[in-house]
Amino acid sequence: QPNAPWWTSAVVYQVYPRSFADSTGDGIGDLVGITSHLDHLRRLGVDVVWLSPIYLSPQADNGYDISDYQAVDPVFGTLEDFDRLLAETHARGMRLVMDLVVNHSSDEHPWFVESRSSKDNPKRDWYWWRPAREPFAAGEPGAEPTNWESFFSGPSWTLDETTGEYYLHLFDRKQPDLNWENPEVRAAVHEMMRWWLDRGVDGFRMDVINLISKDPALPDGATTGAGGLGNGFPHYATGPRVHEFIQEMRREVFDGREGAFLTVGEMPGVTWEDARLFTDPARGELDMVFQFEHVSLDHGPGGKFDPKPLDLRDLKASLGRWQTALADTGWNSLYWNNHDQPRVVSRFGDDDRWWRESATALATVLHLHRGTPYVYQGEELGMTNAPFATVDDLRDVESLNHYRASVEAGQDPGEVLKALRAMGRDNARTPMQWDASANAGFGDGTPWLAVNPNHEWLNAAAQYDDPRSVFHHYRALIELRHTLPVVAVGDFTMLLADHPHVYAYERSLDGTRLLVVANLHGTEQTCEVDPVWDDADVVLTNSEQGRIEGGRVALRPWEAFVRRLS
Ligand code: ISL
Repeated sequence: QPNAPWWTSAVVYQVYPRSFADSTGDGIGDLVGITSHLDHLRRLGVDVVWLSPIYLSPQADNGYDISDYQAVDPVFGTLEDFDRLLAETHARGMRLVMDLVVNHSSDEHPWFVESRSSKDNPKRDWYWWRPAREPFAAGEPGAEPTNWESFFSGPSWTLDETTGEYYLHLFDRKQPDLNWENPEVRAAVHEMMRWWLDRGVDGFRMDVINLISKDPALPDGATTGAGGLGNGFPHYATGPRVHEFIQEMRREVFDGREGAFLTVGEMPGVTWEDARLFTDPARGELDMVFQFEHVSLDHGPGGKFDPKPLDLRDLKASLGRWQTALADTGWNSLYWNNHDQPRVVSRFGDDDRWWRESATALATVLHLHRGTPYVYQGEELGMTNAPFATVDDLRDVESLNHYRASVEAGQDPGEVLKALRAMGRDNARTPMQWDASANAGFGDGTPWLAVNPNHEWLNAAAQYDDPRSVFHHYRALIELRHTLPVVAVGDFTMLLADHPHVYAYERSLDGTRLLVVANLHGTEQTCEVDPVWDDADVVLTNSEQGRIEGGRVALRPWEAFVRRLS
């Protein structure tokens, strides 16, 4: 497809710097550590590296709370280390995308320090300040300006004693929301983005960017949460001015600039209708968005920490809907994992008996959809959830707040821990497993979050020379996207939508057809496809079997294959 943008055939790799590689022995990953492992990414074949935040930060939410957008946190290194990482990434033919966290800053950002200092400070209006709700006095229970529950438990307003008013924080109290209604805020963000692009970065992954426009009337939400808290989501997600703000950003930051950039908006709760608007090239907004539908299918009525088993038919219906919705206009991103999600081989696969088979089957299913795939560090090795024994093993603010709030509300601590073990974000954040040595090759110091004991057999070094490894399966999938235009831009057709355990689809482009079939279950399965596939070339498989006779497919547990006709 001569006119397809470069990122349609690209694969992005997410690095979570804190957990990738520690060069200094302080137990925390850093930029020099990342630079020293770039050849791993090169070997895997990815095109883009997305770095989770490395900016100056009190680290209340591991860097998603930024106190200086134009400085590197000393825990990660220096600006010189960053420049070197960027140059070395470019030297290997890869691009580097930064995390952009501008729905909120840290409460220690000088902007907020000024803003909170007095009601008439020039930066007062850079954040959302409101007095106590009538008829309450500030500090009384129920005096919060709205009933919105924070993403990280408790109210999303905190009283600031200095002026006796409340500030809004959709996340932790150390993450006050910036007021995008104020044009000075927007101009400051644009200037900062241009500064990074001038330094040579190739784009941005935009944190919760669908939350930047709030309904200025700040209405209460329907009460759902603990302690009478309400769901403010309808009043701050995809708000009235969000498209205007993103179009303005595109104009002010990217228009007229030479280069090949990538913009991806992280958007909890985004609908496919809105995603089509955000990614319609004619509207000048974003290249693609991260949607959350498919990673919410195993949430029970109580949300993510009330998990239920996935019904594969729901997954097919969901991902299929997004394929259809963005077939002609817009573009999908494809992901199982990131630093906020449990490991996919533990979540939707079987990290015990069918570890290799399920990791490779899930990878096959995801990567051959139409869209840009994202690989989260360690996913290419089949890294698993961690065996957290007690709450003391956890570090994540979301998990710790949830534990405290739930136990205070009378829930059984053992049950709460069980849910955190399945769904908690620390599962994704255990150190990268480079080799079988004591700290998994992550570094010499005691890691900030314990390494998974399974690194003794599950590690990069053990997989490089094994052609059947999860690593080589990911490498092969990435190569398919690079070499077969049908993978990058072909049409998508879901097959066998009602089969409870088999995920199957077809891609086609200019007479080339690709069939993807995967058994996502630990028992043998059968299904029917068009007999035309009987003798088609096998392009990739994770198994020895892979036979089709008269259109009848017999699949081993977690078997996946790709066939091609042209
Ligand atoms: O994982 C979640 C909690 O249930 C999500 O709601 C997550 O908080 C949401 O996807 C937003 O994530 C992003 O912004 C957060 C940060 O904590 C996450 O790490 C980041 O990916 C606030 O900046």
